[in-house]
Amino acid sequence: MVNHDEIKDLELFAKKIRYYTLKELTLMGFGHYGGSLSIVETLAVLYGKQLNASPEIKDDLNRDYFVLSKGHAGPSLYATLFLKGYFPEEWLYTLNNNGTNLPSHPDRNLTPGVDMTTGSLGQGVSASTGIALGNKLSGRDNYTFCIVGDGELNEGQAWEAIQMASHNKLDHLIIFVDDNKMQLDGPTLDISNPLDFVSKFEAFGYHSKRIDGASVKEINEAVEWAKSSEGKPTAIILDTIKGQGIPFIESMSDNHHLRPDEATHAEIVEALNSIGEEIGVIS
Ligand SMILES: Cc1ncc(C[n+]2csc(CCOP(=O)(O)OP(=O)(O)O)c2C)c(N)n1
Ligand SMILES: [Mg+2]
Repeated sequence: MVNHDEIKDLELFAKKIRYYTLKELTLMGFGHYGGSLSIVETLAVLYGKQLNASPEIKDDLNRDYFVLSKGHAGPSLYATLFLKGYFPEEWLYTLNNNGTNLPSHPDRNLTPGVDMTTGSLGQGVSASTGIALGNKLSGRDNYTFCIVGDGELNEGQAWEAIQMASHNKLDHLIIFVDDNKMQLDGPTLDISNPLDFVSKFEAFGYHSKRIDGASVKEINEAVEWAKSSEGKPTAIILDTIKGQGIPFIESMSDNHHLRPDEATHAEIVEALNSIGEEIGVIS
């Protein structure tokens, strides 16, 4: 349980992550806005409270691990890592440029704080299962977190890993499904109906529940519940909105990858300025 002030702090952290995510994408001129924004609150809870990781302990094998399986949301992970002090702010504005340390999809060999290279959908779930298994076999009691997309779970590879984690009773593996109900080509329901994620994960031997993925309070409580559950991995299904937190982006019929025209750019700058004011940053 956390108190009211801690929730306020996590909400503020989420606003900061949203601000720098929008800023780096907007300076680049194009990118994965929708899926970067839908995981902001989850990143805030992880890096603001639940994930034992920071630049000071980056080489400590006992720290926690995080795999962003939906690697196209790299920009919001980078905003978070910058705010945690892994690298300077200037790096954010080299996003996806030639020679950058911040490619649009995360690369563990380029970016401090990135635990796994991702972008080929489905593979991050396998990687996080491997990390959690390795830690367990080494007798460590640290946690491995993974965020996977709802569309990404169309990939068969993910379900092989999900089954292996259950078989190995990886109760220190916590998987978030960013259920924003959209993927690249449209609604997940129309492309390949994923059925009910909670019952599916339960059938695979997981603890699972669905929560509001825009509520840092619910996300935090769900992680505490996951950490107290024993003998099985956990899958937390996040009810989210693609473009979460920026109403005019949320309302777009397709916000998966945007290259804003002049009018949209102006709206984004307006949103940026208003969050900037709230968090006390001048853009
Ligand atoms: C193996 C693979 N196939 C296709 C793609 C291209 N791709 C990138 S994002 C995406 C849609 C993913 O949908 P979802 O997991 O729901 O992500 P979100 O809605 O959070 O953006 C696709 C098909 C990819 N990166 N990897
Ligand atoms: Mg999706």
